[in-house]
Amino acid sequence: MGFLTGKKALIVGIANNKSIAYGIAKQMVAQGAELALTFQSDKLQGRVEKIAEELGCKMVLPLDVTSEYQIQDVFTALDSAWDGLDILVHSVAFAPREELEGRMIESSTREGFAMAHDISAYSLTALTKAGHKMLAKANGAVLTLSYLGAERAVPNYNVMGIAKASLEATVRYLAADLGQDNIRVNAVSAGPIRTLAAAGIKDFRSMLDKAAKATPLRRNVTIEEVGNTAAFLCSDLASGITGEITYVDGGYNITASA
Ligand code: NAD
Ligand code: 0WE
Repeated sequence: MGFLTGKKALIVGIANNKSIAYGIAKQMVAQGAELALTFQSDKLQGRVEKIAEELGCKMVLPLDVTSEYQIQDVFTALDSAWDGLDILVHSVAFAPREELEGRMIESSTREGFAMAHDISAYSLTALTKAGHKMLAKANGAVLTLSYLGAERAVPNYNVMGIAKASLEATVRYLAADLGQDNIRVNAVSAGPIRTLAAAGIKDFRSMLDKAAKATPLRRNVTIEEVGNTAAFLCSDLASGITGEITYVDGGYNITASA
């Protein structure tokens, strides 16, 4: 029997079968979880529905995290189907593409900052707030995805790094607040992975190769590896862990050479 048997999980952030959220969904199902998935836009609906079918998931809901209405509708639907929510996975980030290259001082805008923080950081609070009752009922676990750029000035990551710093602080503040409800809140800080979000980034391939060489394990990590750690952190095996940022990066973050 898997360590997530009987657990109900909402997974936000699948775009396709390269998505980190897909890796998480797959490993959670492998451990016995039942899923609900969301899609950001009509463009992604078909692909997410196909993945839902593959994973034996019957609930597929529209969700753009900038819409309070859609957030409400998702939890209204979940509440009528499930008794509580054991797991909430947040795997969403966005900044205007032009702001993810070149000098900060040139590419930063007030609008880009606001958008990056709204979609990539505030949305974790928004979802956790809307799901609070259902999460409390189940002694739930919340998990988000971060990146080393939250703590180090990574070239070109720019405003996303600032938004990830806010996201990681959000994890700590939510964990401190929700501990009294027996809800845990954690993040996985993943190494670079070739996903749709990464496909939009200039020279990502050479970044991956450089990172692999500087990584203790001498390779990049996979969405399955991130998925396994995510599944662990959202399970009862991690009942003593909250407010933590766990690296799944092959050890890259500990090195001085990187
Ligand atoms: P991805 O493109 O597969 O996933 C990003 C998801 O965000 C997509 O499903 C997209 O639909 C969703 N999204 C964007 N704006 C949204 C909105 N307004 N409402 C709802 N959904 C929205 O890419 P990914 O690499 O799997 O990214 C998932 C998470 O992992 C992100 O938080 C990213 O920052 C983080 N991360 C990625 C890497 C990497 O190298 N790929 C490394 C560390 C952390
Ligand atoms: O969080 C991310 C990327 C998130 C992302 C990606 C895009 C591309 C398309 C956010 N917004 C957008 N907007 C778009 O229009 N990562 C951790 C992957 C990533 O992105 C980088 C990286 C790494 C690693 C950008 C520059 C440098 C390194």
